[in-house]
Amino acid sequence: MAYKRQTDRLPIIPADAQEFNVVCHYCIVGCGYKAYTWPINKQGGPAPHENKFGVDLGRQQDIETEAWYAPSMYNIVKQNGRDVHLVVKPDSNCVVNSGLGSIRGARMAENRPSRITGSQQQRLTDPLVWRNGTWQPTSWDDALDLVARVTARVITEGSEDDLVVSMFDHGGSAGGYENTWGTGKLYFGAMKVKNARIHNRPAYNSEVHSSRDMGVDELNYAYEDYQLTDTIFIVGANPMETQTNLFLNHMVKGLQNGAKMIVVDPRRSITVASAEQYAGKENVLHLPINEGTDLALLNALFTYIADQGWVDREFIEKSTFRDGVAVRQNEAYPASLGSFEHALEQVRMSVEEASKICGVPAADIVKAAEWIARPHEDGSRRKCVTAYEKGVIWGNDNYRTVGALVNIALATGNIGREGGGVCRLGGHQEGYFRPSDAHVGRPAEYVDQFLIRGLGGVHHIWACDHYKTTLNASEFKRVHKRRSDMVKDAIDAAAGGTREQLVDAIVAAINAGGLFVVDVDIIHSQIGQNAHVILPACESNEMNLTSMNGERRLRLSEKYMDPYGNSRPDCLIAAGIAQHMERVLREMGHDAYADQFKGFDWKTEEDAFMDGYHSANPEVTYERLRAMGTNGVQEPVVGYENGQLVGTKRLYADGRFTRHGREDGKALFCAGAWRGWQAPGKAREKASHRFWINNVRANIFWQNQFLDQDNEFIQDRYPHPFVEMHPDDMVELGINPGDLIEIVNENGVTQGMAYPMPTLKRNTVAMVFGSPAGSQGNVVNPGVNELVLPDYKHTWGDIRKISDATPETRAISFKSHEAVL
Ligand SMILES: Nc1nc2c(c(=O)[nH]1)N[C@H]1C(S)=C(S)[C@@H](COP(=O)(O)OP(=O)(O)OC[C@H]3O[C@@H](n4cnc5c(=O)[nH]c(N)nc54)[C@H](O)[C@@H]3O)O[C@H]1N2
Ligand SMILES: Nc1nc2c(c(=O)[nH]1)N[C@H]1C(S)=C(S)[C@@H](COP(=O)(O)OP(=O)(O)OC[C@H]3O[C@@H](n4cnc5c(=O)[nH]c(N)nc54)[C@H](O)[C@@H]3O)O[C@H]1N2
Ligand code: SF4
Ligand SMILES: [Mo]
Repeated sequence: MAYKRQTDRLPIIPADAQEFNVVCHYCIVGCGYKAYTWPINKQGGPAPHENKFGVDLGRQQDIETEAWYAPSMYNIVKQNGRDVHLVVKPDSNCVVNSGLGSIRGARMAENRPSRITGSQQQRLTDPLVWRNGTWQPTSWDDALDLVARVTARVITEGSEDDLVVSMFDHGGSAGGYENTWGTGKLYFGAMKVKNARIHNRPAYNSEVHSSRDMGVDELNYAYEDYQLTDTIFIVGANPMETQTNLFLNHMVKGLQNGAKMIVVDPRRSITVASAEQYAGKENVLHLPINEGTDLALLNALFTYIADQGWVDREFIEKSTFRDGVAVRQNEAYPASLGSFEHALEQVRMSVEEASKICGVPAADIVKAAEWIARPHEDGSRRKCVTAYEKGVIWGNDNYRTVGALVNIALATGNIGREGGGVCRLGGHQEGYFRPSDAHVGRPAEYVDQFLIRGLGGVHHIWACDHYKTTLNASEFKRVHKRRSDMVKDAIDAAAGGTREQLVDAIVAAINAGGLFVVDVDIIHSQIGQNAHVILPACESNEMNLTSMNGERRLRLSEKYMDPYGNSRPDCLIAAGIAQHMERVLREMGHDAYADQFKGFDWKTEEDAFMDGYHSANPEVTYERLRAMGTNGVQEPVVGYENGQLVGTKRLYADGRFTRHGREDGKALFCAGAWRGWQAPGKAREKASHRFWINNVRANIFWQNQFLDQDNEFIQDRYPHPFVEMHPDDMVELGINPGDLIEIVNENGVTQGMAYPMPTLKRNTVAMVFGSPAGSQGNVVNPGVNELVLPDYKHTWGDIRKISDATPETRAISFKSHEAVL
């Protein structure tokens, strides 16, 4: 019997099983999968004509065979109201993953809700409304009517600024072009909501302002560039764990083709360990910099490369701005932007100075510069792909640091060319299509602080859980709970009254400082505990969903099962809210306002797609995308020829840079010098606590564990969030493996399970982020970088033991994470 899978034997996929294109909806990489479904009372057989693989299963298969699947790839789900067998397995014909799965994606099937196998019974089935002291299941009309009545009252008696919205801006589950359009059309079309924030940061803004201001979109390469390059330069990212099949199927192949890899990360990550295994230690350079000092390192690399003359003069002349300063530094631009020479003059930093600040030997900085830019012996240009993610995005001085990375790529002519690119590795897939957000302004409102200050009356939350994932979370939770409890109390007190009396009571509580909370999620989340209305969404593959991956590869991931219970696609929930708003506003006598909520008469997610994305990209339809299979097409789509959508392999292949909107098409350099800690309070916090609380992701978990928390495979391995510690620090503090510990500072407290990790630096820990059993965000201070970018990664605290290992934690393995690669 497969471990805890209640399966003894798995059925063979019959030859006539239905087949669907699937794109894994977890991470940015967007691996291709195939789903197979067939009736519950049938199964295939071993003869080639009896099974989907067309092979003789009576014989021993070779190790690389595709004719198998794992228990985690199987489930029994509902399709058109009937129970069907479901297998979701990696697609070997998809160029993204070439048949590889990951510990996350290969569990997509078992993470589907099933009444037959009992999986994911935490999924929401019906709208819930706070009534009679608890959440009562109800109909969509009842729930949406309450949402619309309270929202309409608050925004007509006050203004749209009193409606606060937290919403995904990504692809994958939630998000996708359908759902970003649904929510976008509601909040930025029908309304002009200014106090909005994105799922992962407390404002509605970019994660990479500077790259865009310099003219460079952050996803500009093709994944194959890793196989065509000389050097892979990774800064503040851990792709073996966080973009797993990009690492395994593209970066590793690059290493096997002879590329070198540089990894800038304060800790020795599994990416470093794994790259060394594939390429040998001599081809992997890990720069274990002091946390938060990337800007000094990058400016020194830029200076050294420029001084050696290892730059691409022709590219600089033709494709970049040549005339001094183009944009001056001010509140909206945390550094001036302009020519190569202007930037060099401003950011100049010697290798020795950088070595002192960053704590890495000067010789290693020089070696990195050589690997990045020293021309080959025959004088030809060296190719380098630069990749970065949350270690610098949620790091110190976001604007200048990302700008410094792009500087190096521009100076060496490594954008828009084979084997180049300077790209975010990414988080979720992307799928952004919304009306203009220009009304939000720059810098955008710091929405968490807005709520903490007691402002705003209604909070709509879409697919995020700030309880686990925001910064300054202790304070945020305290205030959010207090304000939403005021409304709960008012609802309880109005029990038995009419709808009008109920709405009056809620509005009175809001006017007294309360907050009415609507949560749209697939489960009853932690922030959902504060909600008065909970609206059940369905996920990707319970609906059709389009999104693009980290090389802008657009695919349609097909619906293969029914939404669970009465749950619905997010875009249709947004449409439902709009329709009820229109009706309620009309009843209230606001006809003109009501008219703004027209145009949501979508019946399906495809209608939302056609209304939104398709209107700007007329070549793209569901039918055409379906025909492009799991390989899809790389955006932007530029045509349709011979039955195929025609895409764009790399951006800026013509040497014209446009992301900043400048008509000259010239890229700008960023003149951002090193200036120490940028976000308020960081330097002080560092000085007053022993441990740096690094916070990281791990291969096994997806995000805030919303599905993992109901999956024994994951919970058995890590019943509490791991806090990796150096064994000598553990001995000093009397902590044993598996002991429960508390991390404390002036922002709050969080807890986790001590996990020895001998490769860590002393006085640093690495805690997994976003855990339901201990949120790292509790101890992150409210200080943000300019333009409201959180510095989650830099938090310091003290550690104390709260309990001996529990029977649960005593039973798990504490082998070094590096050893279990
Ligand atoms: N398995 C898994 N994969 C995921 C996710 C997941 O939850 N699980 N989430 C997805 C999402 S939404 C995102 S955004 C991405 C994030 O992907 P990554 O950015 O790769 O993930 P993190 O582990 O958050 O941070 C990366 C590294 O930053 C390092 N770091 C910390 N401080 C600094 C610093 O000052 N300088 C430098 N150079 N490095 C520093 C940490 O040690 C860590 O190894 O992952 C995506 N992929
Ligand atoms: N300390 C610290 N904090 C961080 C980070 C860090 O590195 N360190 N990283 C930040 C980053 S990069 C990210 S992306 C965020 C993640 O922060 P969140 O966005 O809060 O976390 P997720 O786990 O992505 O939340 C997904 C939520 O949406 C629900 N959901 C899933 N699918 C659907 C769907 O189809 N529809 C709807 N309506 N709901 C759905 C899930 O049940 C879950 O509650 O955390 C941020 N916070
Ligand atoms: S690497 Fe990312 S997209 Fe691919 S299977 Fe794993 S989680 Fe899914
Ligand atoms: Mo993210």
